[in-house]
Amino acid sequence: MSSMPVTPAKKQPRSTTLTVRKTGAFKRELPDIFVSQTHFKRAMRKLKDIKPDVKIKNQRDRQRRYCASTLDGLMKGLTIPITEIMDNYKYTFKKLHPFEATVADLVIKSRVKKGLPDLSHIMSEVKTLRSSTSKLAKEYASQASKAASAIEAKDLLEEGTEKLKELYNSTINPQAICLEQLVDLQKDLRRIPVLELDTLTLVLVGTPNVGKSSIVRDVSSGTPEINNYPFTTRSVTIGHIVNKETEQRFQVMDTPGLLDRPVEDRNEMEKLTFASLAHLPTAVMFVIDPSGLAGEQSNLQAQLNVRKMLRERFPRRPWVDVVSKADLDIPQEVMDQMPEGYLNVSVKEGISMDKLRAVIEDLLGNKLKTMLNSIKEQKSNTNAEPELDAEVD
Ligand SMILES: Nc1nc2c(ncn2[C@@H]2O[C@H](COP(=O)(O)OP(=O)(O)OP(=O)(O)O)[C@@H](O)[C@H]2O)c(=O)[nH]1
Ligand SMILES: [Mg+2]
Repeated sequence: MSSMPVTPAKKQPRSTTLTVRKTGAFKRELPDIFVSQTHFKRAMRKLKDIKPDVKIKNQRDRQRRYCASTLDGLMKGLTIPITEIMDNYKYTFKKLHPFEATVADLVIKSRVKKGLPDLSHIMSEVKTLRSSTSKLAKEYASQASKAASAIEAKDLLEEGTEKLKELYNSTINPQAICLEQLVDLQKDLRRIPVLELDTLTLVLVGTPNVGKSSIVRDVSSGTPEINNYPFTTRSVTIGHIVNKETEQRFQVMDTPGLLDRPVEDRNEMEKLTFASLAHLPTAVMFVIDPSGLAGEQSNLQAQLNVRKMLRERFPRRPWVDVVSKADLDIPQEVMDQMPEGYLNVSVKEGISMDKLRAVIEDLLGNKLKTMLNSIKEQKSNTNAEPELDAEVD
């Protein structure tokens, strides 16, 4: 399982970013997995249809056949679901959208940080459990098929069943814990929020506390969804905007604040923000709070540094600079440092919010669409893979 890529190989075409698709592979695709003792009980339940073959008149032969078939049935009941789990994981991870692959990677890495085993380790344990099961069941089935008497065959069936049961009891066989671990990891993977990949998305970015979430709530139609990713206690708000004339739906994605710090210090949430910019069809709204009230992490220089870094990183993105909290008095020399062409808004007092909506409409409905179409065209002309912007780290 070590070959299973959590992050897709570099060569994987990124054209997937432009296809109509929803994320949520983990909710849709992953198999049902049961903790080890339940896994065993389920396999036992499947044995009820195996009956002694009345056509075999010799009692010893009949019992030999019955006991061997039962052990073989138990082996299949235990190992086939494991094979399905392994295949399913391999397949699901192989065809993940790059955004979801990054999110999965973040989920798994944050679990490893907490001391939990990573997926490849769990999968290799699961594989070993499967081989131990086959080996043990085959040994007993083979002995039972050659038993000296009907009683001996029955004893071998009982002993073999007991031994297999012990194999799936994690207090006796610590290795069986891998199924419990996989159930636990899968719970986290299934908690990954479902995002619409095909929907043009406005991503609000900025340092902490500058007013991003307030803007998302204000410009969204209906109630924005609150999404929780399994690697953070903070939530991410996803809103939607519907153009009344064209009925086109746009997505508005809130992100937790980015900090002015080097790539290697970025936390999972910051990486998530970069992944959404890199892999989803996004336009950027960079939010700046010049008031000095957003806290030290959001001092003006830090905000401008983060903006510069993002602008360089995603040079072709349709982009708007929004200066928030226009209801507060800001000295002119501070306003002079704002990026050219900014829009000054206040959610609190509703200043320029209609203008902001029009800007969003233009960014998503015109500029982003044009950018994506030119990428598509570039692809059909040259057969080259469409590039959005830089890879995530
Ligand atoms: N005066 C004023 N305060 C605002 C305005 N918009 C937001 N705030 C306040 O600014 C603070 C931060 O707002 P949020 O919308 O949570 O900011 P954020 O950028 O989402 O913060 P993080 O998610 O922590 O990065 C809150 O106390 C808001 O009430 C505004 O237009 N005017
Ligand atoms: Mg917020």
